[in-house]
Amino acid sequence: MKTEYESKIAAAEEAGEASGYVEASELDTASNLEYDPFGADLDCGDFSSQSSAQAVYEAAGGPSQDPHDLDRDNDSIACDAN
Ligand SMILES: [Ca+2]
Ligand SMILES: [Ca+2]
Repeated sequence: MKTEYESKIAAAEEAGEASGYVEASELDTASNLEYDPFGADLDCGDFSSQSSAQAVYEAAGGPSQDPHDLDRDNDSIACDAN
């Protein structure tokens, strides 16, 4: 027999699962990057394309910061002709 209390717990669990799912999809959107910009050091050769490198370069703070040294000639374009 399901008590009212148990029904509320079940509803809360469902709500928790729903918000967890929303969080996960937000993360997917936010991590639309080939690599973590604040993770281990990256080099241009790690990326599958210049635009992928550019996205991580900007996410990491480029052009004011370039922790991965992806823009060695400092023209704000990552991995162009370094
Ligand atoms: Ca590097
Ligand atoms: Ca450059």
